[in-house]
Amino acid sequence: MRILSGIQPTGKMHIGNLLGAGNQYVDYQNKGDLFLMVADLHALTVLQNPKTFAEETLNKALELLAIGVDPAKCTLFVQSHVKEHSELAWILNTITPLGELERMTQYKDKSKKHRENINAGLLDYPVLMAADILLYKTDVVPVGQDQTQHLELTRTLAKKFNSLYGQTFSEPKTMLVKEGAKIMSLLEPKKKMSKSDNPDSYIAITDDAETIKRKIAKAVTDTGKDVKFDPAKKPGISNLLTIHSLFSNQKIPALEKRYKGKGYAPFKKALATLLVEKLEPFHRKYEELKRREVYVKTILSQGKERARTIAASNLEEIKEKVGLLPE
Ligand code: AQP
Repeated sequence: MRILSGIQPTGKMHIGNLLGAGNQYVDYQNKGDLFLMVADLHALTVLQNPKTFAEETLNKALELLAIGVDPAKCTLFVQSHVKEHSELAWILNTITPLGELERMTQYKDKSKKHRENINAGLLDYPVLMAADILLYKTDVVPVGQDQTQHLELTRTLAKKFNSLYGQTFSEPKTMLVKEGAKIMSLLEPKKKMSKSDNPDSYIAITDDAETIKRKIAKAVTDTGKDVKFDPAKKPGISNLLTIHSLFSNQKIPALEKRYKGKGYAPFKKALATLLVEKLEPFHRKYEELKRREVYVKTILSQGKERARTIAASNLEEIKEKVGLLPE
């Protein structure tokens, strides 16, 4: 089984990334051939600081290693190091209806958020993502819920390519976790938690104890004082209950029962303590890896070599099918 996923180097990895996708990476590296990339080309669709971007890209690899991604069990690489991604994206562009891209939720949301920079890359993002996936003839893509629409397009493009040029791609499956596929913002619990938002809206996996406690204390709760799971009426506390349940491995009804009639404060305090305890090993590993930059760069270089070998061979087959003149 071939598995592929990616994360953008657009800020600090947060508990939404971890619960929706990161834990799946760690799990899937034991189940099949996992390709995991730092999606730097995707991140360029929003203006990045060229002075710090390379460092942020390396940092994302550090965070992946800190949560337990094991380079001996998977191929960890940087998207822009494998030029075939962009090349396949161009070919797929030529079979992508513009209307399909214009209706993408992420495109609409990001165009609103970055009105000063509505660039063609923002619209084309899902095609590059389809290229990332199809380039490795991927079977399974573990992601958070926000990526499901892009995965549907990937399957549409795989089918279209196959029907135009002959059977080449299988249709990759979207793999979502049952709980935690969409962790919400701590400050605006009707919006998903995002790395590029206000840092107080997320808990980063590298946040220290004081920061975690402060952010949880500040997290928006709802009117009333019942610790009750009701995402429509109580989105704030429901989100915190989901986070608690996933980190503590306790069922939500059991948590509701434990904190019944006690108000929000003791629950929030317990959640902060839990997060400090569970994130501490990641924090420690991350700090240790920060001192081993050469080691991390070597991992990425080895990952690039392996990814390139497969990408180049698949792209050659694809180009031949499309009818491009061989070199
Ligand atoms: N809130 C979330 N809950 C569950 N899963 C999530 N993912 C992202 N947010 C949540 C999943 O994490 C993987 C990496 O996604 P990403 O790099 O696109 O992360 P992000 O936080 O969405 O990134 P940005 O840069 O902050 O983008 P914006 O602010 O535009 O959303 C993916 O599998 C994703 O589904």
